[in-house]
Amino acid sequence: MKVAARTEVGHVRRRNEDALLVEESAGVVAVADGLGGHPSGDVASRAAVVSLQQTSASTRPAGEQLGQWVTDALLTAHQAVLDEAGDDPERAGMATTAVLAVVGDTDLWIGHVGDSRGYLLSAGGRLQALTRDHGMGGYITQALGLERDVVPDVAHVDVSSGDRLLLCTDGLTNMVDEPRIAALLGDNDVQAATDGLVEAALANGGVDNVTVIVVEF
Ligand SMILES: [Mn+2]
Repeated sequence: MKVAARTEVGHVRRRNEDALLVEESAGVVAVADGLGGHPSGDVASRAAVVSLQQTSASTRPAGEQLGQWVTDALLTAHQAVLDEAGDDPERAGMATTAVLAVVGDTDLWIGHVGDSRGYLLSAGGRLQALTRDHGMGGYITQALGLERDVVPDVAHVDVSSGDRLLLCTDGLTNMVDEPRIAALLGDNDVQAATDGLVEAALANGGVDNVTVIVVEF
């Protein structure tokens, strides 16, 4: 597997409240986007990513049970964000999206909460959405750290050699349309694809933090 990742604060926001995780040896990648309009979004996204990193270091099952492992990893991260908030009024209500993928040679598992997304670009150039946003138009119905039930969506996807997985925050998808994402993601080098996507978001305004991970199978 080849992987590249990049996060940028953008042109408008003062802080980067996105966070990313690349654990290449474990085949685990994730992005998180601290919710705007809530305090301490950067603390929330980092707490989630640290938790996912700890989980990714633990043994995990094979086969169908891996789906439950992905769900549990996200629920553990949800609890980690709640714990990090504690009783601190400055952190009350802090929350984050998360999309987590476990990649194998011929398949992947993906789970998410919120509006950070996963896409698969086939070697033939077809872009497939792997996630469906929880919420729309900036209103998030589920996020890690929100004190309500979190029910991650988890999917299992077969992949072929040459396919590309994209994980990204809405700082990309609000700035760059899907045909353009497909074109840039298909660049023959994963780092160039990653840079092309991030730079397109910045060139189109860069009003939000933007985070991109590209994995080639
Ligand atoms: Mn965002």
